[in-house]
Amino acid sequence: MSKPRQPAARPLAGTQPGLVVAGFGRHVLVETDTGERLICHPRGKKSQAVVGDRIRWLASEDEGTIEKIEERRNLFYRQDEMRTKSFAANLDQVLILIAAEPEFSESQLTRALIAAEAEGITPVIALNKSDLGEPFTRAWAKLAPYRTMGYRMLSLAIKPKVEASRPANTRATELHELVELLRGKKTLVLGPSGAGKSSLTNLLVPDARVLTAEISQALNSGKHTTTSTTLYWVDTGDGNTRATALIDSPGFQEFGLHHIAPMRLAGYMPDLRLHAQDCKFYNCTHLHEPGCGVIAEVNASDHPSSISANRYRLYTELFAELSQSRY
Ligand SMILES: Nc1nc2c(ncn2[C@@H]2O[C@H](COP(=O)(O)OP(=O)(O)O)[C@@H](O)[C@H]2O)c(=O)[nH]1
Ligand SMILES: [Mg+2]
Ligand SMILES: [Zn+2]
Repeated sequence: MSKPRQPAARPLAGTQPGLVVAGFGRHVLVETDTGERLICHPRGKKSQAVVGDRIRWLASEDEGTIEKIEERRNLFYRQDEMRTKSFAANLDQVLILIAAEPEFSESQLTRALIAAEAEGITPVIALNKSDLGEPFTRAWAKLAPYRTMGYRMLSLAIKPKVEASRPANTRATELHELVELLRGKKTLVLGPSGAGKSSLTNLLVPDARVLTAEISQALNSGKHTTTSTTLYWVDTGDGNTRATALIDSPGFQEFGLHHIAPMRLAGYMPDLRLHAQDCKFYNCTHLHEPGCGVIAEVNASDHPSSISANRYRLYTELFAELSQSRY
């Protein structure tokens, strides 16, 4: 399987520009430059537009057809043996939202980080539910290796249950940092169920519920399926109402990396990448070779290893998984 293909060029007379703001199956909701929204259908089988795509569309009765997908800056997607699932295109960053509870999976976190690195999209890790005391402290400590390897990390209390137990302005300071990080960018929010994704959208996009209801109503004409990914404009308070976007997407589970060659994995893991420079063989797999810089660091006895045992184990498991699926 290869990366989703861009469609062939078509005559563009009479078409108008638009931005894909929601996707449901093969159909999408397109926002025009003047802010109107309409449902558009793909023309032909190959052209699959995703949220974040800039397109040219042609009116047909009350809906439209997608005539062209403009070239993408990037496409964030996952892939397993069966299929490719595109999340969104033309992203500035991916916000990986996890929480003190339910406990997050380091494997899922690592997979999402690798997918972002592979597309050159900046990942940010946010740990929600900082009001939860002990579980939060534990989760924050579990993330220490990710801070060390250079990822931007935020703590958040999006919808705290026990606000009284914390200094009054902590939550405001945390949220301010988040809003500053989002300002002027298109950010895909990814995270497991229960992490607080809906709470975040509702906090930053007060009319999100109305928008979501409108979208499902527009689709409930019987011919469309449920919304999978949605782009929301965030008002960051500077009057520029269509500059900052949050993209909400399901599908953090079973994050397949089938599209990544095993030999490239270490290059997408900053902690391993740093030591892979010291390997004796240029085609080192970092699994068993003599003179391997990664293995030397994992086994370091004269200093605390900068590659955690968990990360190295995830690397070997992923390497095996990605090797198995190609012969
Ligand atoms: N204690 C605490 N609970 C939160 C916080 N943010 C969200 N929650 C709760 O976590 C649960 C899951 O939130 P939701 O936004 O539905 O998560 P989603 O599945 O990622 O969309 C809800 O019960 C929220 O009220 C927080 O900062 N602290
Ligand atoms: Mg939700
Ligand atoms: Zn090596």
